[in-house]
Amino acid sequence: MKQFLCAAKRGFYRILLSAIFLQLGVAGSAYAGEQSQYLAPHAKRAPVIDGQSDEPLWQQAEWRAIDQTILGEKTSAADFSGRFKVVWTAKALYLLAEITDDVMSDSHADPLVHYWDDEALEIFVDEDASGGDHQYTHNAFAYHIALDNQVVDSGPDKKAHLYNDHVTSIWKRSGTTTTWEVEIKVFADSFIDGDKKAKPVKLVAGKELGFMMAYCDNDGGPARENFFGSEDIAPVNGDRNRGWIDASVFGRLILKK
Ligand SMILES: [Ca+2]
Ligand SMILES: [Ca+2]
Ligand SMILES: [Ca+2]
Ligand SMILES: [Ca+2]
Repeated sequence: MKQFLCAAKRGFYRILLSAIFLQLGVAGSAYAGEQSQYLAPHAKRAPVIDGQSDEPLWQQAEWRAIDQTILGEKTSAADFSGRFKVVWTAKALYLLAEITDDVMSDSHADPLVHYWDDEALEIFVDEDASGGDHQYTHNAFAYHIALDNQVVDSGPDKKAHLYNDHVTSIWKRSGTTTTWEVEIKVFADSFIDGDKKAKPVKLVAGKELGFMMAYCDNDGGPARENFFGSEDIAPVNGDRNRGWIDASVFGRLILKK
């Protein structure tokens, strides 16, 4: 009888463990691609957001490439090439991006209309690195920064909203290269549109966020010709443009001391 009970107990635990691993397996297999790791050094002082990268703190961070073609044909370095780096303080992430682009174009004057079809620097942030759907939630943000520095993403009401108080940026152009300097306040998934009292999350060393960069390249037409990104996104039914829907395709940003 005792032996039977022990065997029954073992069987029960085996089933329980299998159920747990099955759950983990299902969660782990949701995204088949590999995620990059981005390291952000700590900055004692925030940079001045003026489109000039002359602060010594920018030297601390490493450049990362925006070199994946997400939409459109492969193209020349003169048509598009881009790279970025990130540092942080307790108050915000700071991003420096260098974009080479032959034509800068803003076809839709209204920042809320076809904002992904105009020239835009796009920053994806998932505060708790949870991954998962964020198409019409704030589980993660896909901030589209237009040439007029207005910041747009879709909200839970499925409409486009301005998030100008989350992201502040200035860009300067020299030849065909644009230098963007950006401050990104990080908001948790509990953020509610229109809440003027919402506070950004205080950042600490060791924190990991879901993160990636992209660029919508419009060269004068009604729509973007290309969409480039920093992550090698695994396609779903041939579609690599998953970042605006699924935060699981983001890389990991690690805040270093
Ligand atoms: Ca600066
Ligand atoms: Ca171009
Ligand atoms: Ca999240
Ligand atoms: Ca362009």
